[in-house]
Amino acid sequence: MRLWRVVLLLNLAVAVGVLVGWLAWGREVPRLERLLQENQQRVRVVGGEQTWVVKGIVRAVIPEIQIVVLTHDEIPGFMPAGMTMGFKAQNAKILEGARTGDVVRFTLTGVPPDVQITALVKEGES
Ligand SMILES: [Cu+2]
Repeated sequence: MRLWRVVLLLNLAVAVGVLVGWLAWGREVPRLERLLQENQQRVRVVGGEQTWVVKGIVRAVIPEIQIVVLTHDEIPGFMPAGMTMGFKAQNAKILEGARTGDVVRFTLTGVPPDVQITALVKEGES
């Protein structure tokens, strides 16, 4: 093969490669912009104050620091069911009637992960 043909073929190959890359990235930009916009909207939704009413079982009450340890059902969008963990109550009065073993329905309010129990009602015993 003559040299000028080799040079021409190489130039052609580079030109095709650049064109394909340019077309691919040109299409990628609107897609990435749309993804960015979607995620920004999602952050706004997640970042707001939320309220859940959840069932749980009281495992311990520590009134001195306004903490109740609960095994709770699913908290949609925040936590899975079956976790046993401590929750801070908004005030001491909320925990006054709570005893270990109580089945309760509690209201959780706040901006995750900064949430507090704002109400707690006994529904039975486990
Ligand atoms: Cu949890």
